[in-house]
Amino acid sequence: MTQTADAFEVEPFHLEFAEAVITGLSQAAKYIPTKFHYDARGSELFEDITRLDEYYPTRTEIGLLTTYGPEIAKLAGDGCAVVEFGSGSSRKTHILLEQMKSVAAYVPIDIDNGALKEAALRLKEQFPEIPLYPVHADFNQDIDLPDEIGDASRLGFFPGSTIGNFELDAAVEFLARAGALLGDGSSLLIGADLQKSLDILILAYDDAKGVTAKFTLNLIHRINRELKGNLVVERFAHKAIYNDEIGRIEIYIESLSDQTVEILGRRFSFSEGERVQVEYSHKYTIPQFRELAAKAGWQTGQVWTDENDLFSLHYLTRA
Ligand code: SAH
Ligand code: AVI
Repeated sequence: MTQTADAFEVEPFHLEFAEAVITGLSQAAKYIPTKFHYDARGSELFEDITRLDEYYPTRTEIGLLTTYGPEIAKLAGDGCAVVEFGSGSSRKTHILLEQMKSVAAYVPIDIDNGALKEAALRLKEQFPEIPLYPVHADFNQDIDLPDEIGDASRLGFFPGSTIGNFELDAAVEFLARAGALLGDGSSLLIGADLQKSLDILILAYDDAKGVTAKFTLNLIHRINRELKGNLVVERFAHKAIYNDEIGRIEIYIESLSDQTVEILGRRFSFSEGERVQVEYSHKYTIPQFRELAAKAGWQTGQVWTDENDLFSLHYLTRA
């Protein structure tokens, strides 16, 4: 049955979140899809995470983009349109665009409109000559690229290892859809986090200052703000574990007691220690990631890594 905003008594723009939370918390194994982390506060907290000592991916990938930027620019060629998936602050894009001689257009795609707008202001200031076409959309749904980019060749950009937030089948599906959107002859520059020792991984997702915990628990505040929830944030905790068999960090919101909460007038019970799954972050080996990309129809080519083998940046192409 299709639910309406009236049925949930929420603002229409909160309907998708309402449906997802009510569906996810009604399951035996409770979950909330990861994309709902990124409201204005969530995007701000993610930016704080990227500046933590423990969170190695951002600074490592920035290092790779800085060192290998000229090589990347040469592979991409002049005059391409850069299309970025989950662009957030576009901080890494500034580094990429600085290295490219001429860019036909930049198309940032993100689910958080506030982050898109702020990023656009900074980009316009630094690159006034690059036509900018922000797209506020869910990259898992059908997207139309702006007509204005015409037949410029396309370079997809998907940094951050956001691909790691997809389960394996969904990652292949996403990469195939991105390929269809970008078209034949396109390329995709994509960051993939690498498997590494457990202590580095756990600290990266459970930092000493508790910023990652705040990012996870922002979902509780978002439920209270947008869905008339009465959850007490102190009664829940951020829990990050590494699933060695699958090779991924798993993040949960854990209930600290037996409790019943109300969301949009509905009651949901949690037992002490019960977990709500809110994020996966898959870690790959280079061969594993190349196999995944190949399954989605991409030709694997150049791959760059740092000296400590923390992170990988892949240049994929499509005939
Ligand atoms: N590319 C940046 C940000 C990564 S954080 C970096 O590398 O640091 C993930 C970004 O993807 C956030 O900006 C978030 O708002 C966006 N995002 C998450 N799920 C999304 C979805 N389903 N559709 C579009 N954007 C999404
Ligand atoms: C956006 N994404 C790739 C981050 C990650 O590392 O999986 C999100 C994140 N969650 C907690 N810390 C960072």
